[in-house]
Amino acid sequence: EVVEDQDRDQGKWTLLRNVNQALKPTTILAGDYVWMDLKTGREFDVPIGAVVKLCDSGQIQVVDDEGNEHWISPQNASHIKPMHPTSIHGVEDMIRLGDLNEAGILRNLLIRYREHLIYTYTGSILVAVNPYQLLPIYSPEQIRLYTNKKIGEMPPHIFAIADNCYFNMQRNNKDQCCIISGESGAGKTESTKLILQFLAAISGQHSWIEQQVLEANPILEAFGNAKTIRNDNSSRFGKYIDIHFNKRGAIEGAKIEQYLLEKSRVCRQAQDERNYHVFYCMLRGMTMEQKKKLGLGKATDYNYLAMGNCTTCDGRDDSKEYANIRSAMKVLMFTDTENWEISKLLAAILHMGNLQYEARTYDNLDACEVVQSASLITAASLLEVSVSTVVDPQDVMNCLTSRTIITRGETVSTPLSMEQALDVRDAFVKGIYGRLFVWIVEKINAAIYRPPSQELKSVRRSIGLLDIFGFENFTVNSFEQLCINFANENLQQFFVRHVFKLEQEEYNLENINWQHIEFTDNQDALDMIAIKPMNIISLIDEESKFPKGTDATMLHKLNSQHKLNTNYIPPKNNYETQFGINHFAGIVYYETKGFLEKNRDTLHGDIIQLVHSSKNKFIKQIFQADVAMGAETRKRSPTLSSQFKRSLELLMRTLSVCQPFFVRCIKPNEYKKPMIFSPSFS
Ligand code: AOV
Ligand code: MG
Repeated sequence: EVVEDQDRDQGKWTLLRNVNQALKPTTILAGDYVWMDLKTGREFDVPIGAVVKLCDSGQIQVVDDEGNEHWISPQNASHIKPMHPTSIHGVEDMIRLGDLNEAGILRNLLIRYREHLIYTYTGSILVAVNPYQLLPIYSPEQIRLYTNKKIGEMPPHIFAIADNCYFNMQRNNKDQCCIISGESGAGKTESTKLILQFLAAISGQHSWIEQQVLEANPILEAFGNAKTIRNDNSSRFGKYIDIHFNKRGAIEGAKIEQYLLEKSRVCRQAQDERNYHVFYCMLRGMTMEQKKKLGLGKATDYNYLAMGNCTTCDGRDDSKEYANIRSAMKVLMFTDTENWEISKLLAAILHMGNLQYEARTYDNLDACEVVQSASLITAASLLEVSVSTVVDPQDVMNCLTSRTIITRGETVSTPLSMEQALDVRDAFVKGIYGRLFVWIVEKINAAIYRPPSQELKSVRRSIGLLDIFGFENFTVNSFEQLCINFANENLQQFFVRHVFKLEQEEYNLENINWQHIEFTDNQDALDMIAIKPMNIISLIDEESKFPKGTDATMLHKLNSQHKLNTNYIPPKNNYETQFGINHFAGIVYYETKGFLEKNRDTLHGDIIQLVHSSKNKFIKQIFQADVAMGAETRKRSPTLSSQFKRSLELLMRTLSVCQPFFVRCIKPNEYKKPMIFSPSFS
């Protein structure tokens, strides 16, 4: 039974029925297209397309999509099935596929990809396969061609989505949003930039504010993106850019919301990964004179930059990037002084990373000392920390190697072990970088954001673009990956709700006859991670607030609470420190070591005191809130995960009142290379 086209258009989702039946080999002719199910038994096993080459005495010879030849005997006739005509040359909208199943979708994307057709629709959802090469499809001419067109009037394109977003906003007088999802390296950030470029072009003013909105990106990427093994320009933070339009549809400003920068990268990078781009750019792009003032050398001189054994990145020109960053900062009204202050802090971070420690024992206590060195002196002078007018490295040293505790009104200074001292140093560095990043985003917003006046509020409309860090699964995954994957789990649920749940509810309301479609709902996983009582995030949080809580006691609680949940994978034995979560995009194992520390994210009082005593106005400014807080409030300040959860909730609320568009980015291979499409990958 074959569903008629007409039926197909009425109920988008009725198609998931398999309409194929096995054909006898006799009915097949040379030149026919078939599906071939090799039944390899591998994890990812879907039929692939093939064309019949020869039909001879019962045996047939086929050539599959990958160019391999197979002989199929009559006994194995069930391995091949005829291909629906729509799958032979592919379709622009996958809703039109006769064989609308996993194999059909994959082949459709594959044959289009081979012809450089990276965009395909599934209804109003745009699927974008990363081309890993610059295609000539983003010219001003293309922008013109896609302006004010209906979806489907032109071939699928990211510009068509942007165009629809814009004209929907105008026509319906309703805020819009674009939700761009996909795993790390799939092309979310590039898609976001293309949409922004299109919107700037068609809103048509070429105004200063438009320029500013566009130039925010190079700055954010310099400080918030880095090379990982998955992506040479991986976003290590999430962002939501809300672009504001006036009555006439011209851009009149924007506001950027940032989510949870991965601070640990400043101090630690895995093999073949880099720290944030800005450090390498600065070292390649500054003049000798500037570098001399900051005591800077080359990237390989710094522990914080050379740890991944990778200080350059193919295809990136760090010195040219530096020029771009500087000019973008000018556009966004960063003054020369501010720029220099930022450079000083970045340099101080690099010098701090080169501090040498020596273990000592005092009164049977493990202690340590910072070795006197040029790094120490330079770091102290850049941070301008001293009590006297003479810069005194001793102050930095003391608060990096000991800790002041107040018990019953008495102040006691206890030494830190070498391990503890290194942690304190890293926490300080992460504290500086994290606050610097937030300051930079605020600075950008100060230039591009105009709060609406009361009367303007009703006429201002907006388009929000969401570009977060994609789903990640590394060899070792930590707290950051849990947060990243939690955010992706949230987005997936938003997508599922819109595309399947709400759609089906609407059919019911309108009494449309439809067949229930199977879809994978990730609500259960999300419930376990962050929604239901005793969820994973809340247990981690609770343990973070216990003075005696450790990563081990936390894992123990997670196990006893969730071991029976099918989405939870407990450690195999008592020694293992990992647990697993069955995410919508696959199972990820999390290493719990360091979880609580990262979640607490506190700086001890001596460090805050040090900042307070600094003569460096800039560092004082970025730590302003901390200094103002006082020790007790600081201790009770919300944990990272609870802040993140809250900001995600707000984001979801914002998205839910907009009309959403979805772009699903797909990564065709894991080599970051063009023209390779591995169906078995991901
Ligand atoms: P992501 O944002 O999805 O990953 P990106 O947008 O950074 O991924 O894309 C990764 C790389 O793929 C880019 O640096 C480009 O080299 C290439 N690329 C992506 N889209 C295109 C395109 N349309 N045309 C040409 N090249 C493209 V992450 O941020 O890691 O989740 O956290
Ligand atoms: Mg990105």
